[in-house]
Amino acid sequence: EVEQAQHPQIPAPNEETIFDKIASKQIPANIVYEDDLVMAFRDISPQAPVHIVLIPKHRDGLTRLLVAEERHKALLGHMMWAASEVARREHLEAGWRLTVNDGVWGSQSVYHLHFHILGGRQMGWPPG
Ligand code: DGP
Repeated sequence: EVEQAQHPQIPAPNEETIFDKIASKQIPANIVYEDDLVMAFRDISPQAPVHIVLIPKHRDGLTRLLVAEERHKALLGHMMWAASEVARREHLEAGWRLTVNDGVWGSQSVYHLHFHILGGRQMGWPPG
């Protein structure tokens, strides 16, 4: 809540986002992987030939990675594994990038934790 006071653009932990609607299939998405815990779908505004967003189906307070708690550790581990599964399915052996945009300075726009899976081109470093 302290951080919300500092950054009013960060929504409250119980505020629904577009990703809740995608997870519950109220809004369609091009889903590339799904299991009980997570869903991966193609980004609406792709920044690379392959650009997939991976979310936990239930946000469970995870508006952003910064607020992760001890109880989220298994889910976070599962998300990392699911990212590797998506990368295999998308044939990203040549290389790829896993990104979390966290908070205002991280350019996060949707406050439901998500990983960006980017591939299909040479990535640059440092990121912008
Ligand atoms: P971030 O800036 O890290 O919060 O990224 C949010 C990403 O979500 C951004 O790359 C665009 C994507 N996105 C936002 N709304 C939708 C949507 O309705 N459908 C899909 N497929 N992607 C979305």
